Amino acid sequence: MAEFAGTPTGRGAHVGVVASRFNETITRRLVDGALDALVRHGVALDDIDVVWVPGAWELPVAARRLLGSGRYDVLVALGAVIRGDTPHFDYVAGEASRGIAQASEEYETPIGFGLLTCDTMEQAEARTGGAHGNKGWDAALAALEMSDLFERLDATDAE
Ligand code: INI
Repeated sequence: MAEFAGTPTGRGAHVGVVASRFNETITRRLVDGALDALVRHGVALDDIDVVWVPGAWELPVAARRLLGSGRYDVLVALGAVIRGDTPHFDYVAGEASRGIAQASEEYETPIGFGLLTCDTMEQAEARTGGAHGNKGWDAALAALEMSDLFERLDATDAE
């Protein structure tokens, strides 16, 4: 039996953080959390690019553009879709989630998923430095762990 798991070690990793400006007070906190996690786990600031897009809808196409450049080992996608009173929520949240997953699968590259989908601003605040931690931090950590896991699997394939 063989067992594989990654640990979030970021040394040498080139990371793209793609973040949406919509609900910017929330998404800036997600970006801060992600950067904190990346740097604390060994990613050099010079190896991180933060790319801003207008809204969550634009996250997938930006992620594809970044992965297509071949410059990044992992991405972290950050945004906040807050329900309010409009059915727009379901379209934006659904398509953004689906598109981020598809980009990650197509490029076989980890994308930490830090897209908040909340009913209220209070719920979003609780997930960006409040009672529920910071989902930007969590997404960055998951991306680094997956990157390390893939490196370990690559090393096994090469044996
Ligand atoms: N974009 C978000 O990131 N969050 C939202 O809550 C949101 N709502 O509610 O509309 C939102 N809409 C904008 C969308 O992402 C696009 O930027 C826009 O439609 C232009 O393409």
